[in-house]
Amino acid sequence: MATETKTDVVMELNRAGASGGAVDLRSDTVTRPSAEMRAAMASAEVGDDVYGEDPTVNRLEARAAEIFGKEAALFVPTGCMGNLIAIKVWTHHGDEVVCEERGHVNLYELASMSAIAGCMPRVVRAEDGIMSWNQIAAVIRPTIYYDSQTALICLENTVNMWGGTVYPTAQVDEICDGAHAMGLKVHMDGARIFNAATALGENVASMTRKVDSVMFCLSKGLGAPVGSIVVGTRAFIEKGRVYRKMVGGGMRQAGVIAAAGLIALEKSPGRLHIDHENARRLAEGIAQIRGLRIDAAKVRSNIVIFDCSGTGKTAVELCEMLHRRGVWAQDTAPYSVRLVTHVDVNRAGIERALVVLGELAAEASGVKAAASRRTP
Ligand code: TLP
Repeated sequence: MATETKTDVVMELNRAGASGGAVDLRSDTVTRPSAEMRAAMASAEVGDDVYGEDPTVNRLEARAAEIFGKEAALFVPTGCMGNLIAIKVWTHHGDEVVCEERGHVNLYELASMSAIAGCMPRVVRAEDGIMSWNQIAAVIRPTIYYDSQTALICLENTVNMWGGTVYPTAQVDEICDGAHAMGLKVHMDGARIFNAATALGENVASMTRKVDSVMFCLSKGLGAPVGSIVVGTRAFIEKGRVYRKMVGGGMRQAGVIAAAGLIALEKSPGRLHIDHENARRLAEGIAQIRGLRIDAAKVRSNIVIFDCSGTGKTAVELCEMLHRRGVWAQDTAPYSVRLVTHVDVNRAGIERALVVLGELAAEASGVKAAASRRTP
């Protein structure tokens, strides 16, 4: 392109990034900031956010609150910190937090709800990770002085480790009504809430209108380099601001990253359907590959989790084989592999991943068949 500048070229190279042309489907956290984000970061107006003086952070928080129809918002460096802050605000030491067994707050946040907030997870095992009010009600502790007390219900939407499944909004509403009637709060780990909104064809404000607090990530499907946001009432956010500082999240001139977050928030939700179509294509392709197992009809957002036990390879082994062939995937259980679609992998990348998966599965299954023929 004649008008292309040296900076554009450098930006494009940065975008290709460390994966060096590999199809990196390990997570939607791996995306690089777009040229527009980088330009906005370079020219961001900043101030000291610990004094509440960073105009870009303030704009991002105000816009997030507006989009969710909540009173206020708090910019945090990570999703884990956002969830921890919400749990800390809504609970006291010794309380229980109801969550799904494979929930991120239960498995992947270093037990911070226990180590820092002093709470105990009370897990529910739910099909597809979607808890019903009846399942939740069954584990709520009676108000007897010698029992630990339930304080909070944490819903994840989409549900990462169940393959990006989505809560029907009516079910979220029912859970909130039930919880509120018992004096309990509901927090939503909405790391991928915009993916859920895309899948449902609804907006995040109506999906979360009864939820007391929501954490969502700018740095996943929305493609920002850093950052998450917690939204809720003004009183909740003011308490959250104190805990953010306590756990080391006071970020000073954070407008530099908030500038990219603003672009992610405004522009990215509108393109998530592409990631979902790519995920559906991946799932349908995988369903055709001998040795791999997936219910493609269940894939509604950008996460594809399949079973590889039929190949005779463990998920770790299969991911290593894939990696050597330029397709990066994530093992999530001994025979489960996760692929996450995102802005930096296009349809050609998806097709390439399917070709490589097909070849490797055939190779692995061939080896397995030969080995079983040798067995007396
Ligand atoms: N998820 C990561 C890993 O930690 C598993 C990923 O690659 O999917 N809630 C949910 C539902 C998440 O999926 C994640 C990150 C978080 C919270 C935490 O966000 P960060 O990484 O920003 O702390």
